[in-house]
Amino acid sequence: MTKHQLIGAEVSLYTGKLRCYLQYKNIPFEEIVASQDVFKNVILPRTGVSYIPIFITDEDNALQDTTEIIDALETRYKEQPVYPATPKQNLVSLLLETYGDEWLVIPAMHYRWNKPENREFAIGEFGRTSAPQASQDEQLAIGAETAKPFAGALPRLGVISEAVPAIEESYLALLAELDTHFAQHPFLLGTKPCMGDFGLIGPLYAHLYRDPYSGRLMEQHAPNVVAWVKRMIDPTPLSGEFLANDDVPDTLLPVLQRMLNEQGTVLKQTIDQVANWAKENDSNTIERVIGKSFFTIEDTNVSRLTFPYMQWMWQRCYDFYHAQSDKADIKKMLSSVNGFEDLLNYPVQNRIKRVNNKMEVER
Ligand SMILES: N[C@@H](CCC(=O)N[C@@H](CS)C(=O)NCC(=O)O)C(=O)O
Repeated sequence: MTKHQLIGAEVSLYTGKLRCYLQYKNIPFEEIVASQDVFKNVILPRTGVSYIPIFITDEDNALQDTTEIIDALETRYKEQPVYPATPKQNLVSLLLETYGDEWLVIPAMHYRWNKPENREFAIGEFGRTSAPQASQDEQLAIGAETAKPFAGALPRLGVISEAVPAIEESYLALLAELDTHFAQHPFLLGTKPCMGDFGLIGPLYAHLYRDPYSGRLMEQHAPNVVAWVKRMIDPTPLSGEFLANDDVPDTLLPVLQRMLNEQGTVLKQTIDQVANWAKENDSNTIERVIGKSFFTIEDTNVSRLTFPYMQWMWQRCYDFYHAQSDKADIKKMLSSVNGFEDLLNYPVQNRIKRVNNKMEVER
């Protein structure tokens, strides 16, 4: 039997999420760099898409999408589940995974590509990943080329120059909120990481900690977040526990409020636009981008593209919430996060499902 393989890159946001999970769960794996050759010969033929990371199991199944990979592994490696067994904690964990995965890409991409020091570093890293055998000069040229679509993606996410002061203000405020939390708790919900921790570590490691300018910023503003990043990337495997009695620390409520204020409106627009798309199109396979959404960040109005995938992530929170027969404790917890319950009650009309690593709309 061969070992599991994680194919990804040190510089990649979602690879960091999965690597931290595998290390915490003590799942043996070998990491393979997603070079151009590996993309051509393995990633694309095995998954039909060109995302990283992918995970090839010891039984030679190729899986794509960190959430699906983790879910598949959780059914096999049952010790120390990363999904809390209690309702409030599991909901908060799912919400913060969705926030980290799908929203904190905004500050991650802003700082990586708009700060010259980070940009230069990232281009070198892209080159090193794409062509590990090439000379340094060749790597820089290849890196500049492969980085183009990533750097060019900023406006798609809402990272435009008018929004930059607000993006930075919001990120620094988030760091302050998380710093207060991690001063009191090693992880989001106790002494072990949950899905929410893995969602947050994606952007908060590869881009916002490891990129040099961002790393210094985090050290200056949020030493307790830095300490959490270090615990996440170098965990004591299978250790710790979630807080007793389904307790969710109050220090996480400002983070949920921030998520709601910024991402909440985009989630609603995504749900509406997916439903409209389903009415107007016969095909079930939905594109990666379907329209435009608007949001407000620190009083600045911004537009971005609409990604149906965000609804797929949201459905996990939505489904879990609606599956609870007794919502009293959740409602009590969310009562101080103005409007969150309203978001959770916003009906998902046409569900998104993932089929062979592509998204389909259900009718
Ligand atoms: N939701 C996916 C996202 C994967 C993803 O977007 N990975 C980035 C690299 S960190 C990528 O491959 N991007 C290529 C692209 O956007 O075309 C996951 O969790 O695995």
